[in-house]
Amino acid sequence: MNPKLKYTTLIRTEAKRLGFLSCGISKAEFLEEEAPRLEKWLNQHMHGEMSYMENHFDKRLDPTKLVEGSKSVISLLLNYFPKEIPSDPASPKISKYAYGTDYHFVIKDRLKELLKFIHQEIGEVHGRAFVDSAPVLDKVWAAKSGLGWIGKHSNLITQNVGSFYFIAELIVDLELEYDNPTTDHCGSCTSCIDACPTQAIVEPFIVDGSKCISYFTIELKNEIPATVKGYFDDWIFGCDVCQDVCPWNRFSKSHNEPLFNPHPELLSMTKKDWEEITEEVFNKIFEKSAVKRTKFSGLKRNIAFLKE
Ligand code: B12
Ligand code: SF4
Ligand code: SF4
Repeated sequence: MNPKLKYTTLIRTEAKRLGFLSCGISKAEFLEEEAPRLEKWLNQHMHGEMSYMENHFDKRLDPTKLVEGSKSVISLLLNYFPKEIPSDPASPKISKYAYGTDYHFVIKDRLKELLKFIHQEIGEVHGRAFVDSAPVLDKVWAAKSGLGWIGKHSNLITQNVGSFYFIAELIVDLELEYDNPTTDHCGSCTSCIDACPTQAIVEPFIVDGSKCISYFTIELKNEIPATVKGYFDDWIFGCDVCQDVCPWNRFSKSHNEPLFNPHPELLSMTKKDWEEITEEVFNKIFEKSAVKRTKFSGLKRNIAFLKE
């Protein structure tokens, strides 16, 4: 077997064993088509106060500038679709991705294991692990590697498992066999655009980040503008509306990652429990969750914002 194929097969098999949903590989190169799109998005200030999006423009578009000598981008998906959602339909909502342990920790550990495996089985390979926070266009790489297509809500979707998964990557200086993109299956559907409570999907494939509930409830440090009062549809941390209405998410399958299971009390919290939440309860329920990012004061701000 040619070594490229052998290494590719080894990496894919190990990624599966580590619990990743799928693994796709692309040549590390400049993303020519994305450059004007990212530039336009930034020029239109669609990143709002997420100033980190303005940094490292060149590196964000070219992994060889981010990881010197890199040859391949190995994209990986990790499912977070939960078995159960909170039982009180009147209670404020948090996004499914934040129910359990913060995915940054869970995925980073898994990526390190995959990199260790590469070192053991293949040898001296220089590589770095990325999940979410680095200047990498996660969705674009995953789509390029055939793991799914970018839907009109701008998230990555697959026909067999929908879109409720995280994307991460290893960028390595090892040549591998590369995958091809898949086809787009949004067709004439516009459900996500129509359902978005704040009309943040300003045109197909383009989300104005500064209008998204996820931005207001997680990223925005200051006061939430009064202009969006009444439009939050009870979301207090993130928002799943554009994914919940997507017909492809009928095919979501629940994850089997114990670390993503919620604290049992989260599932039974009522509207009253949320309104009366104390810092002690917050620390207990969200001990390791991404919700900690807003801090107690941020979550209280978001809960208060729902009230008239
Ligand atoms: C900044 C950010 C946000 C911002 C801005 C959202 C956005 N769409 O950019 C905010 C805070 C709003 C946000 C919200 C959410 N996010 Co977010 N976010 C990111 C982050 C850090 C960067 C994304 C980015 O580069 N945006 C810049 C803009 C320019 O990129 P873009 O939206 O992809 O835009 C592209 C399209 O416009 C496209 N385009 C333009 N024209 C055309 C035409 C065609 C035909 C096509 C195909 C494409 C296309 O080109 C642009 C550049 O490639 C990534 C992690 C990462 N490092 O990639 C996570 C990430 C995208 N987020 C993620 C998630 C889960 C969410 C939420 C679902 C969380 C939640 N439940 O609240 C929401 C979903 C909102 C939505 N509909 O996008 C996941 C997505 C997983 C997936 N299945 O796709 C990521 C990949 C994190 C991760 N590692 O798993 N997020
Ligand atoms: S996450 Fe919510 S607010 Fe953001 S684009 Fe999707 S539906 Fe709109
Ligand atoms: S809701 Fe429809 S348009 Fe939006 S991403 Fe899903 S299939 Fe595509």
